[in-house]
Amino acid sequence: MLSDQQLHDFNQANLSDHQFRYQHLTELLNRRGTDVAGVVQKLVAFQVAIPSWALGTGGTRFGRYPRGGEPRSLEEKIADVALLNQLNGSSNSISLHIPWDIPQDVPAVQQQLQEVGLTIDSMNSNTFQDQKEQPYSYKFGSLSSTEATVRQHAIDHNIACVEYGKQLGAKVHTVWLADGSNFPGQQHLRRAYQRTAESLASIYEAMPSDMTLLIEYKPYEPHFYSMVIPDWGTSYSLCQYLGKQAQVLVDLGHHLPNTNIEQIVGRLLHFDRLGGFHFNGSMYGDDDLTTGSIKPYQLFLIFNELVDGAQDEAVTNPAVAYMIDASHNTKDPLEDLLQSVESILGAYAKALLVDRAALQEAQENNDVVRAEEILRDAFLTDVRPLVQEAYRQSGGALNPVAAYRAAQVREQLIQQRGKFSLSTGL
Ligand code: LRH
Ligand code: MN
Ligand code: MN
Repeated sequence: MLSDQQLHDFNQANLSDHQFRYQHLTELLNRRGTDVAGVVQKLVAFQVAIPSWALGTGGTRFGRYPRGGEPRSLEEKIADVALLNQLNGSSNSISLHIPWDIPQDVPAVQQQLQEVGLTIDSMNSNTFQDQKEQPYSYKFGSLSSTEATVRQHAIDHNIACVEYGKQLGAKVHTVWLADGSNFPGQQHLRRAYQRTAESLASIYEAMPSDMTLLIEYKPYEPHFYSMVIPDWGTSYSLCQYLGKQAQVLVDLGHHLPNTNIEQIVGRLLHFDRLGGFHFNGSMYGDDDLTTGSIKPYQLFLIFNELVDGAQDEAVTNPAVAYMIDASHNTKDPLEDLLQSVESILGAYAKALLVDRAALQEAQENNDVVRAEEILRDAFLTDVRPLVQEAYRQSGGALNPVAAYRAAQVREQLIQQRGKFSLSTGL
């Protein structure tokens, strides 16, 4: 953690520049009738969960190059997220993956969370790896397995995650399945779906009434011929089968190239089935890169759908869980997460600037150029002063990455935890 004095000194040194830029942008936006204070307020309120598995290096199947100081326990992971939240005021919860993050002492975890002002947003099950001495293998699938004992083992694991979630106050349980096949004919496609639906129903029944089941889809990897839940349509149909507490999770990297993700978001909002996001950046597939690093316009267009939905009384979709799902081998993971959150806030801020009444008018009149220019105008606005002001108002650093570096956080973590510490994850 940084001391209050360190944070204060850092902000003091950058305050006059920030005020100058913020003032300038406020005047400009006021001329267009934007409620700048209202936008900043929304940014202050916006929170995105940090995945425990992104706090260390990882992200490739080929090798890890630890940077040093990685969290060695759940307690250290919570401490890292608390640090991020101290710097940006926008990361007040953590997503856990079981068994990577099995809590050894639940009351102690609860107490730590309370002390640092964090919550657990979601529990994630893992039936994509066999654990040491696991009696049944997921080699040929988990919830979709042809073997009832394997399916039951995977169901029991998910129910155990739900139980941990109940104890830790998580309101979301996320299922991503690596089930699928590599060769035509390997798997009976309809029966695999049917078995999965039935297995999910057993998990759904074990959930308390205030928990949401998020069903994540992915078109390929680890299997390259078929995945049992490859697309949002399949996730959606499973939600329809299960009930109101099941929702679709959109991981930005889980789409084939050039998929119109914002349209999927709009559709799911329309059907009240948008449950959450795994934000990341992607060039080719499930790259898990820094959010907004490759396709910032797409990220903005996704937020444009979300803001439009939030302002439309006809949309009754329940609250959406915003989470990051990332992994890095070459960046300091904490710096990456700060960058990701900043991109998300920036995309949100830009979406809030869109003149919705003018856009609707242009759309109704089929004025293609005007409609596009309204979006481009918002997207091309440099909103960094708004994001910085949100950081400042929530007690964070005006520039979180720079403050992190100035305070030499990584160096301190290496001293405390060692040069070769490895955190659990992919
Ligand atoms: C699968 C996935 C899923 C897992 C995480 C580690 O690619 O996106 O969300 O839980 O990665
Ligand atoms: Mn994901
Ligand atoms: Mn993924």
